[in-house]
Amino acid sequence: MALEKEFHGPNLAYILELHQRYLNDPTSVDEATRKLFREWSPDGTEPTLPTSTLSTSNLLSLTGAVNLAWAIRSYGYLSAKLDPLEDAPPVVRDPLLTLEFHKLQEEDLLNLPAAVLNLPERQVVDENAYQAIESLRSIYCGTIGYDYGHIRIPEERNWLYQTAETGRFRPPQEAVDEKQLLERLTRIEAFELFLHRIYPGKTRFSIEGLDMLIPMLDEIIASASDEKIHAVLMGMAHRGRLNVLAHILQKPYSQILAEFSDPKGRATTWDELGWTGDVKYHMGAYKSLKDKDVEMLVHMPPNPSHLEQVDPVVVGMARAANTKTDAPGPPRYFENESLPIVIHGDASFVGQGIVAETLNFSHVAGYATSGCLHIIANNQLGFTATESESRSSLHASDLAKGFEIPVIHSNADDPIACIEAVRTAFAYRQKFRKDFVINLIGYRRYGHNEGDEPRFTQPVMYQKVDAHPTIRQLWADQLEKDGLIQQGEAEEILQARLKELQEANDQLDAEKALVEPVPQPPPRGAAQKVKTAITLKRLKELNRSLMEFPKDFHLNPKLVRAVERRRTLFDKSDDGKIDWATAEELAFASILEDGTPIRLTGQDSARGTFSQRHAVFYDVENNQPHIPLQTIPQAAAAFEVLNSPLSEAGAIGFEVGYNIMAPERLVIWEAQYGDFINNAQGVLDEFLLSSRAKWGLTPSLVLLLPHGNEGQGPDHSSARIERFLGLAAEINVRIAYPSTAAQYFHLLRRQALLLKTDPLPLVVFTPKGLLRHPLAASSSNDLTTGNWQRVIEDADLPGKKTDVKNLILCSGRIYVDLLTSPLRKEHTDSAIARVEQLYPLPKQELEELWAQYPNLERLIWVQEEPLNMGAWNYLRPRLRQLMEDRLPLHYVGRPESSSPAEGSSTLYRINQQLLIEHAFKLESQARTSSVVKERG
Ligand SMILES: Cc1ncc(C[n+]2csc(CCOP(=O)(O)OP(=O)(O)O)c2C)c(N)n1
Repeated sequence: MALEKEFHGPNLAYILELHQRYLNDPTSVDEATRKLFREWSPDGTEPTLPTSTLSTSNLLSLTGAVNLAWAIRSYGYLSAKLDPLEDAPPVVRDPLLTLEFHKLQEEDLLNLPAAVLNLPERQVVDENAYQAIESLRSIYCGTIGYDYGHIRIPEERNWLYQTAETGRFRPPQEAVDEKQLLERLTRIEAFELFLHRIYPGKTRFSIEGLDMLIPMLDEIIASASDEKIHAVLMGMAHRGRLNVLAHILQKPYSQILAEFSDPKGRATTWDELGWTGDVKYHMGAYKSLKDKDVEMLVHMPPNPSHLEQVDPVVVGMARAANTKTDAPGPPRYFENESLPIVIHGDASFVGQGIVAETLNFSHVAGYATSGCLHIIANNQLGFTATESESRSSLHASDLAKGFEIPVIHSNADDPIACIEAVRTAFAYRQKFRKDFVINLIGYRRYGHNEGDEPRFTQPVMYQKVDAHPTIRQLWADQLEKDGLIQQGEAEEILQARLKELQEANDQLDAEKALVEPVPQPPPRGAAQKVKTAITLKRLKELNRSLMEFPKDFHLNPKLVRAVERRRTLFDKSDDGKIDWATAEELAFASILEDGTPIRLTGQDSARGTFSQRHAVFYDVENNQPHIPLQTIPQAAAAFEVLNSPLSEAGAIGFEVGYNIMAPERLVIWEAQYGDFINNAQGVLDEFLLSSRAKWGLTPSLVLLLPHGNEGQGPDHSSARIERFLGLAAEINVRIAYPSTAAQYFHLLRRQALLLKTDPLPLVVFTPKGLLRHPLAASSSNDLTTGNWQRVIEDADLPGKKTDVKNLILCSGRIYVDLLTSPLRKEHTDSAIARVEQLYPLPKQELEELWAQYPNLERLIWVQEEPLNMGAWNYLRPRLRQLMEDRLPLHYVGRPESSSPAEGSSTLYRINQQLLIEHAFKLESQARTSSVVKERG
């Protein structure tokens, strides 16, 4: 029809629909629109007249107007006035936002009714399209930029646009208490001013330039309380952190001032407890609130300098808070328990990959948190780096668009815009249970820190900063202009706040005021006392329940035999039949029976990378999963197993957070291969291994790291034992390399039993090659008696103890190669013992071990890793010290190497064989294997 020929563009459908409505029932459109359509089609029929009588220009202006409105909604944020340091908005570079592009004159718009632009009902009703376009411009191109064009789901998109256009979260519709806001801004500024005055140049990472962050957090927390959310979990880096600690977490001024004064008499418990503490802008805090009978915890975990590392930790905490695990089956999820908020830097949000990893968790089963609120504290600089040096995207927040997260850019100098932004973000989160990003654009009053000179690198920007009034000043001026405060009143409030700080400082007894979360030591010998064996009856019953499948379950035919073998495992003699995965499942089942929930995550962990686990079976006919650990009747707590996204740092950070929030649950992360922990090194350093020394945290995360040089090349061979041992100190971790299924069983059970009394992270090097190896398999007796053995002596000596001159010590997989070597029988002068726990080093057991061999002449440490890797460099000084240099100590292993293993499997086999020979014969061939004799 004629209309279709004349119209094109995204809103043709809308115009046609409007017109059709008019044709069906002229009263269904407003009078102005009726008038317009009457002009087009005076007899009230469908406009099939020649276009000349239809007034083509009218039709074109109508389409142009509609398309212009659409362009403003989608791209208006590009010309919004978002930078407080600029007087004018950026020059509009996108022609779509101009009248010319749409072939429009002002006149055309004046002649069109506003209703054709499909505006939601608003307080101010526009009479014509010109006014409507102008009001759209004022909404979309003001001090707030709504960046929603990437949202694909119509319901959400409509809600977002409607919310923006109806102004439902800004005054006059929803009030802002202007005077209260002035009070708040004054407190925030006074805090920084005072510290700047008494500690000039001392690092505090002032919030100034982004002061609105605090009132925005106030708003979110108050709304969360109204919504009966029980925990607000906040993560942030250095910028503004002290101000947030003081004013959101109510850390007393006296404590902060004491930290600045850094008194001499502070706790020095390093020797006993491994306590170093940390700088003040890394420390965490929490506070409990009670409002209208709703209890709420506001918790900000500590944060390292490694920017954005805290992001997955915070969402992991939120996931744990939202999950109840006290009943068997899968964990139960409650979507309104907690609210995660993460405050990012503009350079780090886009620069640090862990941010993308964290955003990627937002809708993944087992990781989602019902929406995290993100605020980018955007001061337009990253240390000295400019925006163009920091990123390839236009806005710092653009990364979020790929995850379909709505974004609001807000000028940090406009309090109303900022408050509207957080209200929108929170309401969206509550309605759609999804993430939201606010890009809060401000500036930085000082250099990167307060001793840094920003004018070396940003002289022009800092001319503007120097001339720019603070937001407190701007807001006070506004209130004065509106007659809400008297002249001079704002200054009085400021002086009062400064006086308060001065008094706190005058009365300060720094040593007394300093509060340090020095961790308490665990009860002595707790780890040795736990009983990990379980009765045979229990073992059998658990096994039976685990092999109980639902009626009509269609098991994969390839698994039928294995399941049958498992089902009948204990029917006859089970000697040596319990393999690694069976021991693990039985350990898990017994832990659940004891009432400890388990969460196991990792890449492909449900089946197990090496097809060993099958924690989830899939019905071959309908793909329905069956998870035995969720169905056994003995369980008294929930079990969860998840295939994690392909992430290292983010995934481990998430589990660390989950573990911090729910320390009573056994939380396990498994690497696909041990070296896939490499990209998480920073998270391990900061949150797992040094977090007790710095922050008093007591994590107990378990890491299962497949390790073992098995000819698969440099990248699937090493979980980097040396790195973990290098970071082990002051009992901050347990590091084990078990060599039998039963040992693994006891180790897992011990970890679960120690969660409450002696929590420590546990790093387990899990030997791939032993998963199904008969020599690593155990009997039921091994599970029903005994305990975790830190050292295993040679129980099957080929000769007598008095014959033994060489004591071979090793750990993990190499033991099997040594034991199965033909040389073993020939060398009755050699005993082979296993150091199953590398850290804390079992000194007593080691001393007892060599004391058994009266004619011992040497100790030989054998490892398959290169000389500069594995446990050697860690053990060497410790073994020497333990032996008091009485005997020579030899090293047998691969020579020094920059790469962990050979790329060729043939070369691997040759080297491995030579290494075993050297272990028994102690000959050196430096090219393939190293034999190093230590002093003795
Ligand atoms: C991973 C990492 N790299 C470098 C640094 C050193 N550093 C500290 S803050 C900073 C700038 C960060 O800029 P931005 O994210 O915009 O935050 P801002 O300091 O401007 O608030 C740098 C480079 C760091 N702490 N962490």
